[in-house]
Amino acid sequence: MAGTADMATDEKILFDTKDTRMNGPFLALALVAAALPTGLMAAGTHAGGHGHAAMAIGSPAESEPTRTIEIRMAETEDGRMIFEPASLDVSEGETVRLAITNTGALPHEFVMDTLPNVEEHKALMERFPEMEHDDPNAVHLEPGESGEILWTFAEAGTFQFACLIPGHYDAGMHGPLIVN
Ligand SMILES: [Cu+2]
Repeated sequence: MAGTADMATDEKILFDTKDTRMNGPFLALALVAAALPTGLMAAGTHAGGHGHAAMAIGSPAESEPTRTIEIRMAETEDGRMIFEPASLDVSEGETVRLAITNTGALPHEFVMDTLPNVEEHKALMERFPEMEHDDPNAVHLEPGESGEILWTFAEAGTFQFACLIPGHYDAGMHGPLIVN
């Protein structure tokens, strides 16, 4: 009888130990995940403040804009989300005023970068939907709001502009930005 009781106790203890082992890593991951957004936001802001020259797509305007490109963001009746125009063309070294208006019913954002950077940022936004950022190459607009980015495009190449609010990219909110 006593042996049976001991076995039952041992089993219970083993079970508890296993549970603890299971919970440990998950808890640690949750804590890391909770701590990450702040760190990433800080890193993003820091890069925005100091990394202008390092961005392949260019830098905040280094001279007066020579033209304005009007860009509209909205949802469509058939459930897509769009930028108008659907693609952008600028010249190497050109300084442009990007005048962006959200005519939709949902918040949208405009961010432009290299394709790998956009994809990395998109994955982050999917993991941390509440993530906010203050990057010079992006603007977040509530419905009806307008904003602008004054930008000098540096190198020729194919870049991308997108809205990285989760689901919006896949609903259509991305397009090529060609620097000729
Ligand atoms: Cu959007």
